[in-house]
Amino acid sequence: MRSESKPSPSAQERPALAAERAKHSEELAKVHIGPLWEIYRKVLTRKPARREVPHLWPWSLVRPHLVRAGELITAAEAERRALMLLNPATPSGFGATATLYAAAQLILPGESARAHRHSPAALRFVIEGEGAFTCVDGDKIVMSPGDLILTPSMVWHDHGNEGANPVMWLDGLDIPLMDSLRYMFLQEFETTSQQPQKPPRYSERLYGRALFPAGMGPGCSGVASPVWAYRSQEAQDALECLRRTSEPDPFDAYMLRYANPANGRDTFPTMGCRLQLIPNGAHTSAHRHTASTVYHVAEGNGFSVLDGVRFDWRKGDTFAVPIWCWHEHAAGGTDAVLFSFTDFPVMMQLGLMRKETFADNGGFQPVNG
Ligand code: 1HN
Repeated sequence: MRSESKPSPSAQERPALAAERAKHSEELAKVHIGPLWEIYRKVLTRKPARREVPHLWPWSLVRPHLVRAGELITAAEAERRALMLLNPATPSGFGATATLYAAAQLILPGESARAHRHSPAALRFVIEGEGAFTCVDGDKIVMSPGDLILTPSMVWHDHGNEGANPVMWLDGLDIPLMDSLRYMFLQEFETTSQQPQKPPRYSERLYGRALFPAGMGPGCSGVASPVWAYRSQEAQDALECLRRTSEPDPFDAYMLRYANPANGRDTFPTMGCRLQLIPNGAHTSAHRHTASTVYHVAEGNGFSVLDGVRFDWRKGDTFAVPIWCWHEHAAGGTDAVLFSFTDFPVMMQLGLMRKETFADNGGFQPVNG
């Protein structure tokens, strides 16, 4: 039962009370105490009051700036020559979304990016160029366009380019999430580069097939995938098999999840990776959820409608879909392949996953921008 007590006089009704309250708040602030009622409604919003907005970074814009960065700074000076894709609504942060960092990194022939390890987990999706490698805990992994390379939390890694051409890739890290947890550790390796200690590509050869060391029982694994490279050709091949043997998902068309083969979970506890095929002419239905995602166009052309705004995209473009943002995708002219990384596993493991489908208008958002 609601109590029928008399409502207290509002501050508007009693100017003297308003002044006393303001004075009280000032006194509290001096001693690091705050009145909840002043921020309650600002914090406890009825739906996510995110600041981040959906945004697309065209490769035709990013690439020339990255090439220019190659003229202005060496990989050695920069540590990592990367251009961060910053969400326009939170430019002082370093995220494309509230939890995910995305950047384009360039390494020129003959360069190396020194070895270190840190608490944020990282992934690379190669955009262009052959002959670069990432050495992950002594495993020298040569990278080609479309390959996904993982460097889990606190695992040593350095990069090099032994080819004849510049190599560019998309970096994905969970830095904004780690930063919000204040969980930041960085350690430099004693030398610039690791000496490869393991048979080349050992993580793929030992864990990336349907064969495991017998000591690894079912479901056993660390928190990150023991496989550190997922090859473009294998992923494309699996995607084609999926297309030929199943019906498209209404929201994702044909989507693969890069899995940790030891336990079936995502690549990292903080970031999952996906590869999806949108067939030529297909247009997915709109939905939204509490996971945020960064998409990268691996192949083809098309557009996505994000919170009612149409974003046209082509190969090499990257776009951010923040939390609780309506999204739908369409491919035009050719099939499109979208790589993405997402904080989906965070939301799942914390029991925070919420989804909503766009019911009106046949599942398509009205486009107003
Ligand atoms: C890092 O170590 C790399 O290893 C790329 O290539 C981007 C952003 C912040 C912190 C560490 C890399 C990074 C990073």
